[in-house]
Amino acid sequence: MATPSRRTFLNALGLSGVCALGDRILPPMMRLFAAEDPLLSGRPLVRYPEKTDLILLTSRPPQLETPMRYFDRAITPNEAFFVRYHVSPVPTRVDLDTWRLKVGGSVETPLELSMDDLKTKFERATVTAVAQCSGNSRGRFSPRVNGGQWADGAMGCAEWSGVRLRDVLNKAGVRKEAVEVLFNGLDKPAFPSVPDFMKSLDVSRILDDPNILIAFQMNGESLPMLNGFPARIVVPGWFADHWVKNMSEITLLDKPNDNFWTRAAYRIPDNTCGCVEPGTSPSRTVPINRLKVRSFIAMPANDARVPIGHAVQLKGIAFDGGSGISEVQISDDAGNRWRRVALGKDRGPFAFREWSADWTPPRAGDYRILVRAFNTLGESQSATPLWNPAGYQRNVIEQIEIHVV
Ligand SMILES: Nc1nc2c(c(=O)[nH]1)N[C@H]1C(S)=C(S)[C@@H](COP(=O)(O)O)O[C@H]1N2
Ligand SMILES: [Mo]
Repeated sequence: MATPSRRTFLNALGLSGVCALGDRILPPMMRLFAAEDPLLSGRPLVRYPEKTDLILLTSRPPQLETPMRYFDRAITPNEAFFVRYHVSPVPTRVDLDTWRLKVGGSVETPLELSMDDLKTKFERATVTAVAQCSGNSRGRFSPRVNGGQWADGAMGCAEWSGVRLRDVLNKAGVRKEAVEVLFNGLDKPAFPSVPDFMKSLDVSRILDDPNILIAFQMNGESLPMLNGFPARIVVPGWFADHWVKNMSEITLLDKPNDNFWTRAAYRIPDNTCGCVEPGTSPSRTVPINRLKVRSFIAMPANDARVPIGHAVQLKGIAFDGGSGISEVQISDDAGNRWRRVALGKDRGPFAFREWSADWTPPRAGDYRILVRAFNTLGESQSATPLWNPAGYQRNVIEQIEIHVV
């Protein structure tokens, strides 16, 4: 049997009573993040229940980003994994004795599954996959765009375990009229004027893809409340807006979903680059979908000072939308010459791929180290940033500065 209400903020804060906090989940700890990055400096570090110190973007709803130093490895620890919610209040406790995942709409047999049902009636499935917010790095767009001014920490990679979404749909029996599957979580806006966060996927896409999960474990543990306890949708290779957290309802629709979060938000220009001339708007848009190739240098930190005459160990990660990373390269001369670096363990095409390199500075001075990755399709990052009005899917070649003294 599952442990009832093990994941609650109230327990974590040592308080009792369900409404003690209302929607004001104030983190107990705050200090400033020390960073040379102008986007991050001055932003506080906060510690929420079940999480370690993360960089605050907003507190209502909670939006927290992962410091770059965690991206020197393939698996992002649960406590350091970024958090993004759209509406406040967010769920702060779930009692597994009463929690049910409802499956309804255009199905033969509507279901109400307990956590025990999920764990015992379906085959287990596991996938290591990157969750990245479509707006990750939005704060770096120029001209600037509206929306959360994320630096680069709205991403993470975990080993997700649960059951296949298609097995659950097949158990309910998908009616032939059904075209889309709508996901809804326990978070509900405080005001009726704010649209509830819901996302949908095509039925055919789910039935074809054994990697799409209803996950109840992350890196071998229950999901942290803020990352979707007790269960979330995992769509490997796709931006995380589809990865609905704190799941409560799955509804099969006969007509395409037309809610705010699909019709108005999370859309990109309908062309091959997903971009437009900076400052202009696209004439046609489509829902955002696959992750683009990205790579980062996590170690040393940007603006690090290193002594002359020693090799510097560079480390970071690369990822794409599911083709897999085939090569990562660095340059210390503004991209004239590129050098191939060593890749770490392959954890599957949806995971972060670690990379590392030793770099020995030829002489004292200020250096810019660039990193770029290629996937198995030959796709890479762009030398100059691509622009779109919502600030989505940034994937420019990344760089850090190193001062050799
Ligand atoms: N229930 C619920 N699920 C949600 C959201 C939300 O606001 N509510 N936001 C989505 C978006 S846009 C992102 S980027 C991811 C963030 O996942 P994380 O908080 O576990 O990092 O959750 C997705 N799932
Ligand atoms: Mo997101």
